[in-house]
Amino acid sequence: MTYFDRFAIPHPSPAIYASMVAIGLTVIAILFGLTYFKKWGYLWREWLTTVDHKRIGIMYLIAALLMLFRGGVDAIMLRAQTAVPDNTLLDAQHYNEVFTTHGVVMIIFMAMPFIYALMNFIVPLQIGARDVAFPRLNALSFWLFFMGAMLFNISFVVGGSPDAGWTSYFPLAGNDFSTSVGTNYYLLSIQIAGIGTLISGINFMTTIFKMRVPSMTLMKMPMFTWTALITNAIVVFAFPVLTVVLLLGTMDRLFGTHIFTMTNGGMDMLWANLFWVWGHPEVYILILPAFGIYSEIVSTFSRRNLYGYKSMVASIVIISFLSFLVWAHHFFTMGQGALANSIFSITTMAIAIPTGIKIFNWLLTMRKGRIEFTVPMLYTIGFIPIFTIGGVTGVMLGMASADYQYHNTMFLVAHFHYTIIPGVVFAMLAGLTYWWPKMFGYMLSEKIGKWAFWFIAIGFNVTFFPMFFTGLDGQARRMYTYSEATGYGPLNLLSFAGAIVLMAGVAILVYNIYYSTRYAPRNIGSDPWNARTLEWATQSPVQSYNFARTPHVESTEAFWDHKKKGKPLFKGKIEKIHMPNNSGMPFIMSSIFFVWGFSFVFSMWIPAIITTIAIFACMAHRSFEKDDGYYIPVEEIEATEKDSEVLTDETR
Ligand code: HEM
Ligand SMILES: [Cu+2]
Repeated sequence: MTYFDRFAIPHPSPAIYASMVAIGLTVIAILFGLTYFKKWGYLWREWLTTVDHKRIGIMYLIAALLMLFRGGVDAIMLRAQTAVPDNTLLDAQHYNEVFTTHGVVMIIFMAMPFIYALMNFIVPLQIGARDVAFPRLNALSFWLFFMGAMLFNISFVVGGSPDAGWTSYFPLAGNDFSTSVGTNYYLLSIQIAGIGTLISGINFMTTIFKMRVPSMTLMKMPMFTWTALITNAIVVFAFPVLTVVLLLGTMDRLFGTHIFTMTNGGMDMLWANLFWVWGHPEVYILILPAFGIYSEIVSTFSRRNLYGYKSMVASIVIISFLSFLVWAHHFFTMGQGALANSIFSITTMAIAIPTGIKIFNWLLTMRKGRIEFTVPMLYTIGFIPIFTIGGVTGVMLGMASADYQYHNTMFLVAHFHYTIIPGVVFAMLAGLTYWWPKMFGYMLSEKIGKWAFWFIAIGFNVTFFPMFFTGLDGQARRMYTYSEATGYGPLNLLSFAGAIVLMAGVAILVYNIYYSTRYAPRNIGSDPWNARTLEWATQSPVQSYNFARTPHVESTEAFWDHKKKGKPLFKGKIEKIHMPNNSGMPFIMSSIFFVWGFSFVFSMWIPAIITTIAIFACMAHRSFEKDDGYYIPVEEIEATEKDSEVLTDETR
């Protein structure tokens, strides 16, 4: 391959050219719009340089929704290709690339930022903090994630997408079998985003341990904050493994080492092991915040406190611990022997116990509650049976001997979509709808939201339920086509139809955002759901400094106590508030990381060296910078607090 061939467009198909034109036109339109409306300054001052956890949360949210679209397009292409036997819409190579990017985009670049969007926005508010512990690092986390995502997303037009699956098993992902630069993109873009996530993990753990209002002991933390704490603890332990395994993979591909090769002393199974030592905890990084969101919602809309708070806390702690002990269940069939398989079978099935406890706690919270069927509550109620199917099929897969039958079939695909979609996507949509008024000061339309819910819930089941059967019937995952004689045709067509319904549901959701932004009433007060935790004791949208005075907390539901039992929430005088300054450095440094990653993808060593030096220069600059932040004076706070319902009334 000559030097420039590597940059070539991998699939000279009309779809790729059309995408390129669309991307080009969109970029031009955005640049033109920003210039025409003179918004460059606003964009830079208010967003690109912000260190405010609320704005960073909103940027994560926008990124997550964009990636949901990208991953969704991939998904439709996959379902369309397999909708009928012997289809030729995509060829095998193209299909490989699409399922790879679908998986990576959805897990790393959609679910992760969605979780961090809500954690960023809500956690500091729930613990009564001014911001996260390290606001500027928080901005760096976001921009590293964002630049990683952008690097990954250009792969399909510059040089080719990765094609070895989201699990990227070596030696398949090695130079011998993956000849384009695609896997380089995989290794470097996830590396960049992953460093951002690791920084977030440290940041949020510190925040939750050190920044809570003094009266909030650990066992008075709202459940979402608990799950955020444990999730970030998993991040801190799991992500370094990812960093290392990606680095080793990069060395094999770019520098000719033999770590994961079949020859010269390499060990191909080492990749599978290390990947899943990160990968299985990762699925719990995805699911635990969702458990937190559902816990908040279920108690708000059942109008009672969460049943079994302590057992909830215990079960997430146990889950997080067990999540590190099950990784080998992903390759029972790859020859580690009966003893290892038995041990991992047992640890895997053990996870179902704490998970079951949580399910019963939610059900018992609803029992005797006065349930209100709002959109967030619909997602929660929908989640319970669907996720239970996901969990039960997980236990089926966890039986090593039975897994020889299910492994790498569509049954597995059905399993993990039955956990991840109700577990993560439903939860994020529930959380988004629930906290939307806190974020933006108006509510999403309940009526349109319910339509979206039903389309999504029905579409989801129609898409994925048939896969349990095609899987048991022997249809392998990741096969780009099948013959008519297999008989898989009708159920796959049904899946495709379901995917269309699911996509329509997402379109309705997007329409809801548009519609509500235009027409929803703005005078809804700061607590439209009659909720229970501290974030609702701020104004909507929230002031830059969050709380004018430090709240006083006596239980997990401080705001509810305040409303119902008249417990005073805010005491003392308003004092001046210290705030961090904005900074362009996280954005600039992450942009350099983008060029750094791109240089490595194409083995362009001179820019790689220059950008490496530049990254260290940025860090050195930060070390010598004198930046003490600034104070918001008391008069300004009093002026903004004047019309706040919660704060003016001291004794209510
Ligand atoms: C009771 C709980 C669960 C059990 C017992 C369980 C068990 C398993 C097992 C044994 C496999 C490997 C099967 C095979 O490759 O043949 C698997 C795969 C998978 N599970 Fe679960 N699981 C559970 C919950 C979850 C949750 C909560 C998530 C995500 C939020 C999840 C996501 C996945 C994913 C993504 C894969 C497939 C990865 C791949 O090969 O691409 N699982 N699960
Ligand atoms: Cu697993």
